[in-house]
Amino acid sequence: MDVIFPTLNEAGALPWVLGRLPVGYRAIVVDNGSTDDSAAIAAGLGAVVVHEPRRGFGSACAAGLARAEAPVVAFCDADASMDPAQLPALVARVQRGETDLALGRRRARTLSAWPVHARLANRALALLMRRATGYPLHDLGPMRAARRLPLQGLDLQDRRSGFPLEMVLSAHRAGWRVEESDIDYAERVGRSKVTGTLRGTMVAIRDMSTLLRAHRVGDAAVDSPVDPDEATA
Ligand SMILES: Nc1nc2c(ncn2[C@@H]2O[C@H](COP(=O)(O)OP(=O)(O)OP(=O)(O)O)[C@@H](O)[C@H]2O)c(=O)[nH]1
Ligand SMILES: [Mg+2]
Repeated sequence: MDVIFPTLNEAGALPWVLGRLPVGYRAIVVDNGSTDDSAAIAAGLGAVVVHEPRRGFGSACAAGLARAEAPVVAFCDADASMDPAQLPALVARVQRGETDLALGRRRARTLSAWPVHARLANRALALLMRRATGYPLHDLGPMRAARRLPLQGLDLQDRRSGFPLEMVLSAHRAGWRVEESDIDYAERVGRSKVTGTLRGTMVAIRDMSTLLRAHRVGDAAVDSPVDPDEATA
């Protein structure tokens, strides 16, 4: 089992995160240009370290996915907000063939684990995602598992915070079964970078809104029969 950890300056969190990896799981830590000791710490703890200098959450995830080799791959944040020990429950659903994409629905353990503005933004985007896909999902959380080859086949393009949403929208187009189950969400270790800051949340909302719009336009194109005159014009 390969687990991809997008990592930007998570030296303080990595020892706990990698220590929670279940037996038989291999960590692929994608160092996204960290200026701290993240890469060395990860390597010292036995992780495969991939260096991806192009910034962005999606950029790191894509680099990890390209490097993965196991039949089923999983994603998990490296900031200790989620527990890798909860991965096997998601992975098992994929391995048993019950679903094609297993998502972790974050359940905050404390109020401070999930700032209110981030929670509201996530809820609003999840509602739009439900409308766009019909999947009964409540979260766009980053912890997830899927078969590697079909996932690589989706050829995801987003290199920023829209990556998790693009995965769901592309899975929908490809006719995948997508399901979520609860995972714990705790306060991150280290300084907040995205949803803990208003600016990060705004960028995430913009990226995701663009994807949702494109998905709707794409659906319309599929639904409406092509005028043969226009098609040849
Ligand atoms: N923000 C950010 N995170 C990255 C990047 N590349 C990799 N990551 C990692 O992606 C994971 C998720 O990013 P976080 O910064 O935790 O984003 P978040 O959970 O939305 O917000 P906070 O936890 O409040 O910072 C972490 O493990 C980061 O270290 C990047 O370019 N930007
Ligand atoms: Mg986080």
